[in-house]
Amino acid sequence: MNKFAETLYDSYGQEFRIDELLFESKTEHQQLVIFHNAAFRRVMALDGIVQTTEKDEFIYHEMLTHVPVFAHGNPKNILIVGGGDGGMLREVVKHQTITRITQVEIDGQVIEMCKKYLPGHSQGAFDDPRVNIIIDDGLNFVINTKEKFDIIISDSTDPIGPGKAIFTADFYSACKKCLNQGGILVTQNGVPFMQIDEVKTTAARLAPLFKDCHFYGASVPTYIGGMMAFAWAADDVNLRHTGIDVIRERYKTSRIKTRYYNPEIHFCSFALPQYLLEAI
Ligand code: AG3
Repeated sequence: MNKFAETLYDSYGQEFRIDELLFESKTEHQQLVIFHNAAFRRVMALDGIVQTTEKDEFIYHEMLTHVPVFAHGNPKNILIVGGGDGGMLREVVKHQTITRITQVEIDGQVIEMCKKYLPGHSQGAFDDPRVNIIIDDGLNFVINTKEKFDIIISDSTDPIGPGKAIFTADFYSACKKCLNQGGILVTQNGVPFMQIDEVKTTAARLAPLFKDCHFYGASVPTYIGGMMAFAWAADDVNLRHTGIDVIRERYKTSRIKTRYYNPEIHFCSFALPQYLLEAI
């Protein structure tokens, strides 16, 4: 195999030249492939679908972390569901005000192989003393935990294979149960231009549970088909409308470095195209 052809869509797709195959194996849960491509550098795919690349991962990980963190204002306890590559964890640990981070990943082998072959994703974040890693099914964890979080970030695959469980109404209602007052749930929700049913289904499942349900977006080149949608669910309707001056002040005080996120991007990412507003 010297080409990787993504299998997400039947009649449309992207293809990468494999310049070096670094790892390929079936884990207990899925098929994991990591290879090098001259344009995107290291690429990781699960069950034939690109999950992350060294070149464009910062867009996705920054947007799923800093938008809820700065909108919340003072989150202390964070839960990441999925995210085995460690990119989300790297962004979350940047916030010195966060005191505890729990990450629940179903597939321990993804963590191990990404630490080895994608070290730029985690950059040592797995060893941060605030971090607690649990190998478990995300749905199972949120149903059973007694802990409460300020922000829950669902960094999942598409709702195919092991990822399916964390797009269910059961998952969303268990998340609601373990969010503190003022809490926010954000989730990876696919590329709506190609996967409109994903946003429709999520919107219908979140709406009965949270007072404020919306989506925000960013274009990530290797999630082909246009902008990716991130679901936003909170009971405090004001959080999504936090003024730009407040976000600017919080961003400045945090002194974190970003490559995609900034307060203007934060604000604009909630502006959605009409076809999407009409679908949700
Ligand atoms: N998880 C999101 C992959 C989405 C692929 N789907 C798509 N292109 N529609 C990424 C995990 C990175 N931590």
